[in-house]
Amino acid sequence: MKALESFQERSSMAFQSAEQVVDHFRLWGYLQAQLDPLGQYLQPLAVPELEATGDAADKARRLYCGTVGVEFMHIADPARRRWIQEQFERDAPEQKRQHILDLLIRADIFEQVLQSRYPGTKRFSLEGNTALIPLLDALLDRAANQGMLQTVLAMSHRGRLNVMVNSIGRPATAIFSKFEDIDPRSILGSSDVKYHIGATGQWKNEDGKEIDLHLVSNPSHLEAVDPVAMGRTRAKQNRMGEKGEECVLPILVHGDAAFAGQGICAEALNLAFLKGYSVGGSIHIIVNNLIGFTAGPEESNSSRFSSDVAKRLPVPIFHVNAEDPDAVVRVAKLAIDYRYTFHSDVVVDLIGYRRYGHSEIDDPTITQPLRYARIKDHPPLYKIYAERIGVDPSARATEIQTRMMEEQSTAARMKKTPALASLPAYWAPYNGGSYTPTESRETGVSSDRIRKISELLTSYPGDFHLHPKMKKLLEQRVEMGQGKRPMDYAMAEACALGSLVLEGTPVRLSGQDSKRGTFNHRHGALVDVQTGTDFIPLANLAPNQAHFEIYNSILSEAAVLGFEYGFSRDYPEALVLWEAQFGDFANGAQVIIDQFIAAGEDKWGLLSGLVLLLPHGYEGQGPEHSSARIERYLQLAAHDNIQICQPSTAAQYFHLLRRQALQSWRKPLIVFTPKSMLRRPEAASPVNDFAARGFRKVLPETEIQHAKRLLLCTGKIGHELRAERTRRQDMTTAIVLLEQLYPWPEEELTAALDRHPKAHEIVWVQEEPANMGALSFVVPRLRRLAHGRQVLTVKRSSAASPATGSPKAHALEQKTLLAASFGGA
Ligand SMILES: Cc1ncc(C[n+]2csc(CCOP(=O)(O)OP(=O)(O)O)c2C)c(N)n1
Repeated sequence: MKALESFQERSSMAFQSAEQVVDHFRLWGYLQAQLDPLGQYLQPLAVPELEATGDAADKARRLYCGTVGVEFMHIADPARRRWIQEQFERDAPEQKRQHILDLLIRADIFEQVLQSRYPGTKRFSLEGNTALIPLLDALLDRAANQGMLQTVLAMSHRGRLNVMVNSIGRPATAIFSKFEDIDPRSILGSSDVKYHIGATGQWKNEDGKEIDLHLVSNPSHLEAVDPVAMGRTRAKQNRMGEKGEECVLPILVHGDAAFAGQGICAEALNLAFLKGYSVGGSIHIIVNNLIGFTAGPEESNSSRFSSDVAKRLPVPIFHVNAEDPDAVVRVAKLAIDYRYTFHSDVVVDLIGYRRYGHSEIDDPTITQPLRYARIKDHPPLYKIYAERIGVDPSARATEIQTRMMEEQSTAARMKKTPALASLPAYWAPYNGGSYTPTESRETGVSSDRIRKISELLTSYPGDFHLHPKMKKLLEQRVEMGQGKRPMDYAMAEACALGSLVLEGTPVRLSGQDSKRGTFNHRHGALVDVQTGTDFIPLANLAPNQAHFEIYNSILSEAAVLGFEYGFSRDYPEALVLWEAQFGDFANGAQVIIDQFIAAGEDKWGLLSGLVLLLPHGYEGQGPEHSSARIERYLQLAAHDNIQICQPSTAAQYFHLLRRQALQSWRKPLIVFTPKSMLRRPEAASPVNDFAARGFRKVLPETEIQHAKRLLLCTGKIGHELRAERTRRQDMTTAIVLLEQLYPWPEEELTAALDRHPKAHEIVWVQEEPANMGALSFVVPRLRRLAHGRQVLTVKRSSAASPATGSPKAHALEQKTLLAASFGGA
């Protein structure tokens, strides 16, 4: 029976039309392409559909099973498939071979000089994949002719130094000087390793077209930089207006194991075609050496190609054998043309090998003895290519080597390491470093102005069909603006953002369900109940207002936060906010928080004014809907690198947001935002409070004069303590709220404590367990300010999980906490 089926299969294939035969190759040809230069992995697969013989099959085999394999038949749009087909089925164009050879020589010799001068030092050689240099060159050349003016380039360790010199155009002396490690005292405790720092440069093609190149600073955490580069690109594009997508191109360079393994790649790819995040197409290059550290492809990836994760998108994937530089350059041009024709991502999988171990101090013959036995005798690519094109490369190789050696000697004599990157001019008005009181800004807005802004915020087109519930809400918001009812958080936020855009500060806000708001509170976009269309009041306040954008993000934390951080890096004059659905989920983006937001200034001298809105508070909603992990941000805080605040009223939130936009001190701002408090009358503010001078880092006790006990806390618990005090008719307990935890407001807190000299007990109260919350950060600092007064703490018992899953248990715990705060059991 089996034999019969396979006979039928084969005989039916024999009667295929020529077009059907070619179609099979279009669909499956990449599986038989000659892609692995060492011919060890990626052996051509047996594919029954490709067994056909005859002229059509031979020709199709030549086109689709050579040193380039293309995957494109998963793209639904027939126009795109046809485009690829037409381009691919043309004769291969002539390439500028002498130029390609020159780039290959430079790439290989650069590595060889490093190897000879700094043996045993990590450099993450590109050898085995030096075709990356002509690939980048061809991408830039082609894109320059399409109108590209700037490239944002992201890549990890592999070949990064080579790219800095041979693509970005940094002098080799600058790189050599990093190996010399000339001036360690100037950077004690800060800075970063040489293969992570950013670089800027210019690139010029033969027609004199110039491109600004920016290689993004990058942490060790592989692929984390991808969304950051995309966000940076989007910001640069926005700055340029309509032609932005044409003028700024992102090139994201990946490792094969990392691309397959790191989830952030899948997240970032998912941003490609979305309105709030699209950059008109990224060029992805996988520098595929078929190994990840010591792991082979069969251990790193469940499928044949590490690029398969990109097949989730309707984008072409070109696999190309890195030892055919002509084909590599051809693919580069196709990739650019496709990107510019369809505003789409493109993937180029550059398949080579890795000449040394993971780093040069690693011996790969221990784990991959067979592969490295082949590599040992395999000549460098420039020699293979020179022979293929019939040129003797030795004179040029010697010339480049001599020049590199001279540059190395110059570097060895240098006293100061040259900077590799420079900041764009739009960063000039902003500063980082330590906080100084001169940074403080008045953020108040008069009641008249608030009323006017509120009217604008609650207006919508006459023919708009509003949801009845929204109609009521807007009526209430009008009354808030008129001072007839207190302003709640949501309206305070809208007024802050509205006042800013009217004053000329662009605002961008994104997060999961942020348009409506997780807690059904923001309503940043009104929806017409008859047409389903959006109307965004904040984007329609006045004709000359600054840009306002609000987006529901994809259900990702890492990629979206990375993107927004990147955006903030290239739009310092904008207020950029990212909101977590619940603060707990921000740990899905921990890499972005740790490696970029907290440490970016220390490692790379790079600033960001990004705002993180993290809903926080213990309300009986369970272990993962309670804590935004205040303790983690406090642990990351040093040298005034970030600001950590928990505003307890609507007006405080209003001033905090305005402060962030108006101060020239650009530091990430972590805001613990409310959930239940969004609707608590105690947390709402009278309109007069919006006219106050600014954000208050500490809210002192004003009602109790002769306190015997002082409770210090932050956030929602402050309101609960006040309510409990009223219930108990307690007249001797002062309650002070810490609204800013970092930078630590020592002066303001000292003043608040000094108001109550008879309060012999100072009690830190928090909802979180003892091992969480701000306790271990606050208490030692508080002891310093207490001048001998007793410092006590009230908190939940230490726990492995932040909160109970039982609402009733929560209520009991909360009751005990409040009682303990007032000295009861
Ligand atoms: C998130 C993360 N996990 C682990 C590592 C450690 N690490 C550094 S390089 C590397 C292998 C990377 O392999 P691949 O992506 O194929 O790039 P290659 O080094 O081969 O160019 C690993 C596991 C890391 N840097 N980042």
